[in-house]
Amino acid sequence: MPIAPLDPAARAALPGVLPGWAMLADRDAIRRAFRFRDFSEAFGFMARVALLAERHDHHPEWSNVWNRVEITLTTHDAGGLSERDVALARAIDALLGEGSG
Ligand code: H2B
Repeated sequence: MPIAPLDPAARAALPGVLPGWAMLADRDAIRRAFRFRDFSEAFGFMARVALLAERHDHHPEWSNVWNRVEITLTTHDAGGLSERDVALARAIDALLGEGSG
């Protein structure tokens, strides 16, 4: 089902709302890199994000190399960013004790 793209005002507000996330230059998406103490912590974080993603019915593009996790968020059903990406990014930040989720 198509989803509305993120409107210009919400885009302009992104740096304030999601300071840890950056807009990508080559596609309509946001990305954040995370670093943990070791693989166990990184994978534990990914497990919690996976549960969040299911709850939101919104799923990340991500990669993991030992203690590092990179998450890219975009809405495939919108062909770019939507409020769903903002909501999931906020919830991920809240897992780390940042923001209100
Ligand atoms: N995740 C992301 N990132 N974008 C989507 O458009 C999307 C999703 N759509 N997760 C959802 C699942 C959709 O395919 C299901 C049917 O609701």
